[in-house]
Amino acid sequence: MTDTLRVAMIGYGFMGAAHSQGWRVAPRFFDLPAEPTMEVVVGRDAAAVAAAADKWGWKESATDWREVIARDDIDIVDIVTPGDSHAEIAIAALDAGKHVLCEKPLANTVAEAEAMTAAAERAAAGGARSMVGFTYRRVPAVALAKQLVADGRIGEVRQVRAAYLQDWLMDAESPMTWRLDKTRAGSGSLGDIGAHAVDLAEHITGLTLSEVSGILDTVVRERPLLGEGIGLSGTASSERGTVTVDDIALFTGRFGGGDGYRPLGIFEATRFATGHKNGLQVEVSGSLGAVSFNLERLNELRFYDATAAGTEQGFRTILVTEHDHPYLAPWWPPGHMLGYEHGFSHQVVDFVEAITRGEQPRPSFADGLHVQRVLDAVERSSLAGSSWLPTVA
Ligand code: SOE
Repeated sequence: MTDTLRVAMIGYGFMGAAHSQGWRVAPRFFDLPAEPTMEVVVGRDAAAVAAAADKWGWKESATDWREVIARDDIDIVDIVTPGDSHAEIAIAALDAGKHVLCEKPLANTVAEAEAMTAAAERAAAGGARSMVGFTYRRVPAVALAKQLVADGRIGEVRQVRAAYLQDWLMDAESPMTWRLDKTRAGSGSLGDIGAHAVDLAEHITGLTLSEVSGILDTVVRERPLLGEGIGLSGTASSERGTVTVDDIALFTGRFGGGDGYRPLGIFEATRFATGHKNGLQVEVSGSLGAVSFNLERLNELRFYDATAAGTEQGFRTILVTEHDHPYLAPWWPPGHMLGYEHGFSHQVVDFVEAITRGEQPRPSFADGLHVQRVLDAVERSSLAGSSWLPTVA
C-alpha cells in the first residue's frame, strides 16, 4: 500500500463513532490499494470534538467545516451530521474536488438530493467520487443474498417483504433527539430506518420501486426535551417539546420495469415494534426459491430452494462465516462471526477501491436521490390519504 487518502469527518455522534471504527480498522485487515488516514474530525463544540478525536484516533479536531474542506491536505470528506446539513456540506466538498461519503438518507428533501446529485455528477468529471452510507449493503449475508438472486437461485422475483423494526421510542417519556425534529431529520422512522429497508430491498433484488402507497403516524406527539448528552443516549429535561415526525411508516410498493409481472412489496418502518431492537428484515420470494435476512441474526441467511426434492424442502440457514463468502476472508479463521461494526469497514474498503480504480461507487448519490423520491412519495401518499375506504356504513 503506497498511496494515502486523507480523511476529514464532519460530525461526531453515533455515526461518527461507527465511521471512525471503519476508517481505523479497514486498512489493518484488508489489503487496500490506498491507505485512508484519519486527519481531522469536525464539530461545533471544540472541547467535545477534541475529546472525540482523542478517543477515536483522529490526528486533530476542528470547529469550522468550511476551513477543513478548503484544505489541500484533505482528499475525502465523510459526512455524519444530521440530515439538515448534508446538502450544504456535500455540495461544498464536491465543488472543492473532494471525494464524499455521506450518511443516509442522502438529504431531507428531494430538492436537496437533486442538487447533491447534480454536484456529484459535476465533480465526477474531475475525478471526485461520491457514495451514500447505506452500510447494510456491506453485511456479508446481504451481499450473499444479492449474489444468490443475481445467480438466478430464486428465479423470478414475485414478492418482497421488508421491515425495519425498532422499539427505542416505546417509552413515552424517552427524550426528544434531533431524529424526532422534522427540520433536522426530514422525516422520522420513514427516513431514518425505512430508507434502509427500501435500499436493501432494491439492492438485493436489483429492482426499482416505481410506485407506492403509504400511511405515516405519530404515536407519542409530545416528549421531554433533551437534557444532558446527545442523540440516542441523552437524558430527559423537565421541559417538553413536540414530535414533528412519524413514529410508524407503513407502505406497499410496486417494482417497475419490463412488460411482465411487476413484483409487489410491503414495507414497515417503526420505532414502536415492542421487543424488536434492530430488526431490519428483508425477504424475497421467487419462482424457484426465497432468501430471507434479519439484521438481528446478521451472520445468517435463510435460503429456500424450491427445486430441491419435495421431501427435502424447507428454509435452511446458511451460516455466513466462510472465506468464500463476501468480505469474510480477511477477518478471522472460518466459522467466526462478525458484528454490527464490520459493515463500516467494508464500506471503507468498497469506497477506497472505487476511488483508486476511478470507478463510481454504489450506492451513488443518484441511488440516494431515488430512495429520497420513494420516501417523498410515501409521505405524499399518506397526506393524500385517498386509498383509505371505510369498512363501516
Ligand atoms: C437509529 O434509529 C439508527 O441508529 C439509525 O439512525 C441507523 O440508520 C440504523 O442503522 C440503526 O438505527
